[in-house]
Amino acid sequence: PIPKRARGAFVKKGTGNVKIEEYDVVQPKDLKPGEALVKVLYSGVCHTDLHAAKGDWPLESKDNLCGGHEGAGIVVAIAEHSNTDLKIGDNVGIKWLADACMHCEFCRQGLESLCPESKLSGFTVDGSFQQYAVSYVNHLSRIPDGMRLDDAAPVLCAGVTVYKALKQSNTRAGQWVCVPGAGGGLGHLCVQYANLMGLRVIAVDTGDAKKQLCKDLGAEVWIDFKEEKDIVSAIKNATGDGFGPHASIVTSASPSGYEQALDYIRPGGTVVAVGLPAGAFVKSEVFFHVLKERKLVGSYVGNRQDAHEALELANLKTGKVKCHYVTKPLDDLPSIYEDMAAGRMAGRTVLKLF
Ligand code: 8ID
Ligand code: ZN
Repeated sequence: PIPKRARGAFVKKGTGNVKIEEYDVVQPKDLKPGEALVKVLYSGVCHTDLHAAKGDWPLESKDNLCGGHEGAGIVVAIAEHSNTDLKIGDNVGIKWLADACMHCEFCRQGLESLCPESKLSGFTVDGSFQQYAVSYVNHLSRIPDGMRLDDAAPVLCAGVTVYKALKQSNTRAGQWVCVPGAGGGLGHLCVQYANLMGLRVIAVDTGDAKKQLCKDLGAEVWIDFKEEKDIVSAIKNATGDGFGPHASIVTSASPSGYEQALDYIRPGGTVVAVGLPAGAFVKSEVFFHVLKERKLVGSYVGNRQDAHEALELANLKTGKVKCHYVTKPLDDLPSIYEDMAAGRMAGRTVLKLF
């Protein structure tokens, strides 16, 4: 039975004020073709949700917004006339990319995140910080059999994003990758996917808890960005030959993580921009950008296949990729945002909605 009312977390535009409230659940008969109703059991909390709640970004969001885009749950209804192999009872994930048109050039090429008609969970449509969420059959991700839904939740944004970013980094096994923000939600998964790909990791973040987490996860080098006076030299020297890492996956949520990335990258290397601090810029002196053949690429979530692969790898029996999280009730969301803004969170927080 699907209830008429349920609980969710809502934010009035730009206020940054989260209120836990009851809302009317969309009933199965009211779903439009292509829509499904998902009973959300868990949702990861991404720093993007905090940016959205604060109204940080130069992008329009919906008002009275229910955030969340790392939702893991069960399909409880599918609209009639939907073209899908999903069935009621299937375990699925709700991702940032809620839906895309599926027929524009970008969608045809598997670059759905660039679709001009895309819908974004927890931004332009209500997301996974609610017990029953409307989502879209084309972009719900199937969660592998036997995978715990709370383990899967953070993979749906943090995991897929860093996995795809590593694919964009032009690296191969044996090379070095730097991860600014390595102790955060995206970063700590990046360290693990990188190791799985045979890369050697330089973790950059701050504080003992994040240091310990990064070391435990297999980072070879730790650099504390608050303690280290000369970040550029420290990162360059970390590779032993003084040339610096072949790539940097910048997952920092503040502009400072970007400032020197092009200065410490190895000649011919690639900086992958992932973190989305508002109003930040990356500068590179053209002369050295050319002579050192530096590359700077942006990487925005991933496509359906990236999500599938990221989930499969996070479900390996070897446990080489495993999200580290604490589980909290929906009512704790305001204090979770405070901890996140203050940088007090190592790994992820996952909300338990039931
Ligand atoms: O598709 C995308 N590109 C995408 C997907 C998902 C999230 C982008 N993001 C963006 C978010 O919007 C956010 O801006 O990635 C950023 C990181 O998200 P997160 O991992 O969810 O945030 P977090 O858990 O708060 O981790 C951020 C870490 O960065 C560190 C912090 O200490 C924290 O551990 N950090 C900061 I702030 N400044 C740093 C610096 N100068 C830094 N680490 C190294 N150097
Ligand atoms: Zn996210």
